[in-house]
Amino acid sequence: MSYKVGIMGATGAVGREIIEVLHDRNFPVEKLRLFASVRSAGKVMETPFGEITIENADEADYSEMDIAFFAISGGWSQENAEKATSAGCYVIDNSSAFRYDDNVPLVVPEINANAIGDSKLIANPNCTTAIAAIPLYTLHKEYGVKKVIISTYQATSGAGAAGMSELTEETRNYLEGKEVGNKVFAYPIAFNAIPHIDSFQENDYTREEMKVVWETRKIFSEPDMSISCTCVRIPTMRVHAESIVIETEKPVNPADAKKLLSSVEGVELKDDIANNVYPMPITATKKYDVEVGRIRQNLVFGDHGLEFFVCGDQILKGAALNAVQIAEKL
Ligand code: 11C
Repeated sequence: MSYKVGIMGATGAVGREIIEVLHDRNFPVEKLRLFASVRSAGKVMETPFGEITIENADEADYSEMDIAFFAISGGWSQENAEKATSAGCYVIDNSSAFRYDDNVPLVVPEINANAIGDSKLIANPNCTTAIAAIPLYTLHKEYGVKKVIISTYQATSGAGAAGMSELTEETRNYLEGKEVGNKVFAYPIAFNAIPHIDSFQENDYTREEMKVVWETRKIFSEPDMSISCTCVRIPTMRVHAESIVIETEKPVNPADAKKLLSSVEGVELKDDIANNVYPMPITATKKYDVEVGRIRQNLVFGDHGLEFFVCGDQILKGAALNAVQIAEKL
């Protein structure tokens, strides 16, 4: 059986990557249709499925599609999801529009594919959540995670193609002695680190930080899990790195944790400090697996605590890959 697939937002960083991942994973595509804003409609895009003419996303007829990947914006998803699902089309939404809706499953397939049930609308998590989720859930199942503290080092790709271009342009400007400027981020990102991603909330955390809390709890079905996060944008291109500290119910030691994580689907253990092997954005770029390493006994929680570092491609496991994996489960 093969499927009629639509990508809404096909010209964006995530949309483009979804096309590549569908092809790379041999997803059974009967017909692929690409949609974007009216500005891009009519243009022809080269894809591994051949040349495809882009159509206006606002005028899509969802009765002609089996699965639509939504990668435009939260507002657009909100306006169009119902239209698609009521026409019988599955929607895998990359935005945050429905993630916190109790009636919409929020899915990392390696963890909670069964949450999909018979829902036609499935939410794809925020990249920062998705990248931490598999190692964290693996440790949670084995040792019972009581507390989690995460600090992130997030790539410019989190702000889409415009974010990545801004890093390139600002770096060039800086090195050429020109005014650096900034448009996408609150401050210049080149040679900087900005502890501000998305809007500030009433509790002084940012929405990006709270997404990690809300989404991890929902995906793990642990509504009371104690989690805190600080999110920082750094001048890298497309991999989010995260330092994670956990306190566990049961005693845990790094050797056992490494053994456990080395056998988990979606994780690549990179932990050999004698040979300077650890996760890094340059090695995790364009990789499906999330790199996990620097696993050590945490100094605060002792034998009930671990500290480790993860790096995952923000556009792949953080977006396009996870979305395609959800489609595979459907
Ligand atoms: C960032 N994590 O790095 C964001 C991008 O909720 O899907 C993804 C936002 C989201 O800026």
